Amino acid sequence: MSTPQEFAYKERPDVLVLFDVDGTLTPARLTVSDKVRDTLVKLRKKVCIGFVGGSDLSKQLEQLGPNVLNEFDYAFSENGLTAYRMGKQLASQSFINWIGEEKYNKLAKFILGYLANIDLPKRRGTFLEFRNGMINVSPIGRNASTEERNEFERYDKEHNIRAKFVEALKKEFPDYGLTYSIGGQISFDVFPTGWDKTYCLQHVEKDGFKEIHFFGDKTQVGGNDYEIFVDPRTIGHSVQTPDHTVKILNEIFNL
Ligand code: M1P
Repeated sequence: MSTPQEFAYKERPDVLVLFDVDGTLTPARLTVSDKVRDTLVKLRKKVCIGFVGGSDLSKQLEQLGPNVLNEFDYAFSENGLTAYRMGKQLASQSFINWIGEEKYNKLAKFILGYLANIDLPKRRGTFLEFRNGMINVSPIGRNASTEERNEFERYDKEHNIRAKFVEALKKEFPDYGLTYSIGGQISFDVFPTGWDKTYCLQHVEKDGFKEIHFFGDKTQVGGNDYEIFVDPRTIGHSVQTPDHTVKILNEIFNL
């Protein structure tokens, strides 16, 4: 397969480097640093670059900057259910079409009932977020501030609120074909099994990359980077912080 014309200016156009967002390019839910941004600018001259996050595009724009669709060759929101290549949107599926209104209604009713019945020190707003490729469920609510997020994360570590919630959902809907992923601090994602981050790889297939690197921080079993990290189509790199990502990029790509 020949290199697409648009990538021909790069030193190694047949190499793609994909990044998770939270914990890999930015601190959780916060914005990208100048150091990471400068590293990505240098990297993009050498290879193709893309990001793949669980969040929706509006949150990724807040974190990575308003011009992000032009600064990455590929942009994948909601694990690639919303996808852009060179700033142009690619065709994608939706969670609601896949599951259907009737089943979704049952699922949403159960979630809202469960949320109402758990004891929590604080509640904020947006407990069930409906996205294109998934739903996101947050016991404290997505409107929590950074401090409240950190508090909830600590509380959850002690009381396993999210893990217990996921177990209850698995028990209630054993035949729904859903995967539950605790990828961030205050919530978990619910999507059809197989619609994890490996979903985005189908969008890059046509470009015939010889090497696809993936950088993520939640690469352990159960983490939302696990499936793409161990996928035979990628070379996985496990990182602890955005600075760690920069360090490995400098080592591998001699930036
Ligand atoms: O990218 C990881 C996760 O980031 C957010 O999680 P939280 O708000 O719990 O920190 C969410 O956007 C979630 O969908 C995503 O998987």
